[in-house]
Amino acid sequence: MLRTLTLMIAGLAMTLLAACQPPAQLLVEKAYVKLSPVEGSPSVLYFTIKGGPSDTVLRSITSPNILRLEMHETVEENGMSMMKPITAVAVPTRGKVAFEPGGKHVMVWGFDNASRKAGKAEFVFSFSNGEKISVDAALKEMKPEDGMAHH
Ligand SMILES: [Cu+2]
Repeated sequence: MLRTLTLMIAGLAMTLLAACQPPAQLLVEKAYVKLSPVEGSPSVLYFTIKGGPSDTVLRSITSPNILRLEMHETVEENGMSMMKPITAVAVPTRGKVAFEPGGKHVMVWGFDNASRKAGKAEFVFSFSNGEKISVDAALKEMKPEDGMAHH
């Protein structure tokens, strides 16, 4: 009788634990592009990566809608803010990696007419575990007061 009760409690505890911690899934969220107001100068892609059930590394980003892109990180050096190219970004288990103004970001050149018309572009994120995640990023006009906010 006592043993049955103990098992029931153990079962309940496991159910509650499972409810609190859903299985982690590698995700790319909140992707958007700040379009440059100046023809020929780069736009900027921002997004957030949510870590999956195991550590992985973001290896590359590609897009059928653009000419080229570069992953950058804004760093302070001798009181100066400057950008450095980055090629790989670690995504820890259940972690969160934000590409956001003032930090990591992706410079993007040359959106095609189709994406400009649609107001969104497709980006494919490739990870070291073999996963590829495709997301649509909304193209947002940059307001003049935003300036080069990512620097
Ligand atoms: Cu940059």
